[in-house]
Amino acid sequence: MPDHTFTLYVDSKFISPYAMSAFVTLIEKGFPFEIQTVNLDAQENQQSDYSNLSLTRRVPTLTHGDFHLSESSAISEYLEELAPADHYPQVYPTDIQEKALARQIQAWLRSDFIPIREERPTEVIFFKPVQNPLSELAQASAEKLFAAVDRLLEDNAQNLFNQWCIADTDLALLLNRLVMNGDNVPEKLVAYAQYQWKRPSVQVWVNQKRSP
Ligand SMILES: N[C@@H](CCC(=O)N[C@@H](CS)C(=O)NCC(=O)O)C(=O)O
Repeated sequence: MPDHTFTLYVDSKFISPYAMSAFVTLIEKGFPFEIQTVNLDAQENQQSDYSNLSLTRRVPTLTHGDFHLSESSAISEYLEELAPADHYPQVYPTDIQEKALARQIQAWLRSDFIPIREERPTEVIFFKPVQNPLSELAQASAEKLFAAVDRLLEDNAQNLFNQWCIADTDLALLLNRLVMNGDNVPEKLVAYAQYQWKRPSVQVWVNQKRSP
């Protein structure tokens, strides 16, 4: 077990997909950690208490002793490398190329698909769906996503690789912005997103008490 305790700073609504990703990693690794919530609506992330420890002034931020780290995928990679693979569950594939592919997916999801993220914010998952149809731009973004996931996923595969990895959780979150909103999503992708959503570590996040 790594020395020192971990604290994860997450949004007080528990709807940040990035905070969720770091949270799921900590649960999967089995590291005990404390949660501190940051009220983004009240801009607590801009106040000195938080900005002194978070370089990006965004959630999530992890503290480990006097070490502070922001950016969700950097947090997952740090946690992965802290603990020996033969003693702790892994959140990335062990094969070097599969691991690179998982990181590719994580980076892509964080830098693209902006129309989907804007028109289907995570409130549609954690609070309630919206009625407005997807714009042409968001539809095109969704088609690009569907084609990529279809290519990545073997038929009937439950995970991207042989075993679950954190990129599965990130990808399922993006798909679920559409699936849980009732938008049209190919059946194979719906099955994948729904399977991933049942993962116990994901459900711990889903079941956090949240008020709108
Ligand atoms: N690339 C970052 C994105 C983090 C991010 O954008 N967090 C949002 C919440 S979903 C945030 O803290 N927003 C507050 C702000 O920008 O003021 C990561 O992966 O951690």
